[in-house]
Amino acid sequence: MTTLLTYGAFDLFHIGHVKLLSRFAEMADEVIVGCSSDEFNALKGKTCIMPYEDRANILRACRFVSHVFAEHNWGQKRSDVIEFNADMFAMGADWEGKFDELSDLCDVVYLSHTEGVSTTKLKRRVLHRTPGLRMVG
Ligand code: C2G
Repeated sequence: MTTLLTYGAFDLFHIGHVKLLSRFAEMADEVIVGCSSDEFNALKGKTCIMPYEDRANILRACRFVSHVFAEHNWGQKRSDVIEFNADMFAMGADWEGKFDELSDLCDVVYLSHTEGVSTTKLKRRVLHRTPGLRMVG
């Protein structure tokens, strides 16, 4: 039984998230996701449209995901890898190299980013098609 650990906000759950999680599920028997809390997203300078509980429950409904827990800070990854006995830590390539310090504990991999889609692009598309609205956060 191999376990892969990943993290993210997963706001406005979209095809880029689905494709990434699907590839993760091909690499490991279990995909465990640390879903960023609303407070941690604020620390990242992100304002999510969906609150944590909704983002976490949408991830739980995804057939590629085995377990979801809250990500509260940058520093919890090392203890999470140990707690979940993760064989792999994986992220999209926009994080390439950022978590290599975990490589003494498990394999660290970065998969190509799904181009052309992002939460920010989706927000902009909604605004563009809804005259009178404006972008905040
Ligand atoms: N992602 C992707 N393709 C996209 C958009 C996102 O592969 N078009 C990947 C990202 O690389 C990341 C995951 O999907 O691995 C989640 O992306 P976000 O929700 O934007 O997560 P982020 O805010 O980057 O938080 O401690 C790590 C952070 O919590 C990551």
